[in-house]
Amino acid sequence: MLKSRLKSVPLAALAGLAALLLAPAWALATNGLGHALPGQIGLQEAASPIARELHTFYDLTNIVIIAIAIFVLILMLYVMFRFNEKRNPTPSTVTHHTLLEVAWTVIPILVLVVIAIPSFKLLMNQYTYPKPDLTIKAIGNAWFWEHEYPDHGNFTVTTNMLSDEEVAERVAKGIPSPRLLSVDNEIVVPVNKVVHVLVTSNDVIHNWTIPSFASKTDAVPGRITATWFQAEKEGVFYGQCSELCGLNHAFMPIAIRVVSEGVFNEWAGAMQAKDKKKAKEILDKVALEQAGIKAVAQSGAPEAQ
Ligand SMILES: [Cu+2]
Repeated sequence: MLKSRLKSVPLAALAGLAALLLAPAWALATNGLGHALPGQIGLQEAASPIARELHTFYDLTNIVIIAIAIFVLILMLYVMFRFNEKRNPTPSTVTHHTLLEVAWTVIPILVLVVIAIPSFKLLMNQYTYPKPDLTIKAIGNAWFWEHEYPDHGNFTVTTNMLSDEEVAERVAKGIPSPRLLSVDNEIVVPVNKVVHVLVTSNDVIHNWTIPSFASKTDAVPGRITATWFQAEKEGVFYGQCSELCGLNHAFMPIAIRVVSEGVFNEWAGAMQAKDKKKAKEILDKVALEQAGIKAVAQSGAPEAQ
């Protein structure tokens, strides 16, 4: 009687714990396209093939970690219950058990192999650079970013974070602008194209990253590091300098606006012609469209879709 009751306890505990631990992570994993949300658990929504692969790997390792934690917890509870002084007054004197020792060596090795295979595959894919459709050079400065477009006449986009007042102004216009992430000049790339990012720094070590693309690399003075991404969705994707670089480290965000190829060419043409006003108009219009509001060219007033 006691034995059968004991058997069902670990099973129920396992199911309960699994539900408790996994449900919130998976339920919220789809939140926050392009940036994190308050209270979000899990990673930012994936918007590139590498990011999707990384999420699959993240889920796999989480399952392994949680399963091991639950297994060890159940073992400990069992030992505490079954082999305490009261229930087991004369302890066993066994010191070796060949089969058990082989098992607790071989099973962890197999678990590591199961983790290592997709891990090496992901690393290889991250560092295998497909032929680029566009190359951007990102330069870290204390404390802002510059991005050069060598394929399009080498114009430069200088990015500074928006102040709270500027954020409020843009929000009033109907353009979603998260605080501490929104910038004055967004970097623009075409959707579904392979973009190489060459990264360097003018002063100290910074780090260029866009979590939704699973792109991240240090910006080291005197060196070029590289990363690449292929944005699969239109929209705006944010990152922040991820190497502690000094006073305003927290205030040098990166914002990438992913647009259709036509819009990109229009914008790049305006930037090449040094028509910053036109480039800004193109971006504001796209930002409104992507926010689900169509800018009415004639009246100039935004209209809900
Ligand atoms: Cu920095």
